Amino acid sequence: MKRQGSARLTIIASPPGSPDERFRIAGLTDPAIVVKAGTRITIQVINADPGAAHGLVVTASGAGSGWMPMMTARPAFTGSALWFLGHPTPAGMHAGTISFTAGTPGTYRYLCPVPGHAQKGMTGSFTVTSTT
Ligand SMILES: [Cu+2]
Repeated sequence: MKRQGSARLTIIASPPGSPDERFRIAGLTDPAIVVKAGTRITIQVINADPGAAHGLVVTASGAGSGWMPMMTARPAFTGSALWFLGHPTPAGMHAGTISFTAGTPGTYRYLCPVPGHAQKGMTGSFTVTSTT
């Protein structure tokens, strides 16, 4: 069996200075994420939005496009969901980490499951490529 790699990402939800309801990843807004099948992915999610709760779910490409994605979005991979991070307080920011293995090659997407956020733009594509 070929050993697959691992990848680490930090995703920041709506940091000050960027539009509301966006994800910031490596300085980019809602970038497309591309990984090889079998990659073990660790994502730290930080909610930097002083006014709202956020979350992160990697789900099927067509799921969760409605107002309430938490009703329809299912994690595409075991462990690929962090449903809720409260908004930052003077005590600090809310953060969490998810880990999952990118499975079947295909096109997925990541989104915020809080009602209305994905519709406002808190989403991006997540592509798993074949290793051959
Ligand atoms: Cu959100």
